[in-house]
Amino acid sequence: MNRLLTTKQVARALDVSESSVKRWCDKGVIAAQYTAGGHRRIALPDVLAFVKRSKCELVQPDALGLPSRVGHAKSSLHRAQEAMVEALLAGRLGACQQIVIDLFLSEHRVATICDAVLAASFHEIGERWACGEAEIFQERLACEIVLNTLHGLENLLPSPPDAAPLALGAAPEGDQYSLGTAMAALVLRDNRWRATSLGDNLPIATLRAAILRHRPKLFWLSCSHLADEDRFASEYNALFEEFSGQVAFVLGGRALHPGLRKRLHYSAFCDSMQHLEDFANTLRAGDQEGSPS
Ligand code: B12
Repeated sequence: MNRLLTTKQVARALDVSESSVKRWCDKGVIAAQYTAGGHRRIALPDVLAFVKRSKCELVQPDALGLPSRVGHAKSSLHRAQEAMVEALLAGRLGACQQIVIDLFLSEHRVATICDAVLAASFHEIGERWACGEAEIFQERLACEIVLNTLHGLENLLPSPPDAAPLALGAAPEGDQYSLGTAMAALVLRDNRWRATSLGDNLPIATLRAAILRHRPKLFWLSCSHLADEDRFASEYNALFEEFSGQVAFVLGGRALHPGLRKRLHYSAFCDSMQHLEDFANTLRAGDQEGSPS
């Protein structure tokens, strides 16, 4: 459920008069809800959508509960990625949140932010760790900071409609990587899916139970580490077999090298979150085409 703001808060954040905000609500320029008492309330994602659309400036982002320096820096993806690595290694959550929200407000897709800034920063952190320039604690803290930042970004996305298609996903048993699956959920949310990550290190048997219970339209697996490829291949292929035709299976992750992929059944293999966004939109376009206009 998105956080609701008053017209006073929005006016302060945009440095405009409250009567202007009220007028924009009543004219439908900003999506607003009305309380039983007739008071206007505005969801945070709708304020940000208005800021993006109107080019209004976010003068006081902290009035919306956002980091105070958000919206003041228009940075390129490359510069944002460089700043992200330094902020992550320094353990600075606020700076990481600000970089991500600024990119989001400058119209970068969530998939692009995940691929070009967050994953790229972890590749660099991994290299620095490998040559002794970064400590394990810095890598782990960076993971916690990015998980926190992804959850924060989730609050900036409009809630998907109840009728939106459902997607579920996770990282399999023995795989302790949580970022890939968390990113997949957010990218699908950004594309108006109801999407939930079940987390990391889940046995295929319980993933089967989740599919049986929730009947998702799309199921993803993020595989970064597989201790026993043969066991994974046989258990996973059995899962695909049981639900193929009902569920679209999307795979991703460094552990799925070409040799292993050849042994697996799936609807799509993705090297990036951009691929997931493209596949998910194709799947939905297929729906819309199929459904009576
Ligand atoms: C953080 C990290 C960890 C953390 C993860 C913590 C957490 N909460 O997630 C922990 C501590 C668990 C960890 C453990 C290990 N790690 Co580690 N780890 C990393 C690190 C630094 C970042 C990985 C990461 O999460 N990146 C962010 C994700 C999102 O990016 P990504 O994996 O590239 O994914 C992108 C695409 O593949 C794709 N994608 C991925 N998944 C999915 C899923 C879907 C559905 C889709 C559509 C797309 C998609 O989109 C993503 C975004 O672009 C990497 C360094 C690096 N170069 O990446 C080392 C690294 C992967 N680790 C490594 C190793 C060896 C290990 C261990 C085996 C060490 C050990 N001996 O114990 C263990 C294995 C633990 C286990 N059983 O899982 C090596 C792997 C070497 C190799 N050849 O594969 C690396 C490269 C470090 C190094 N430089 O050597 N690690």
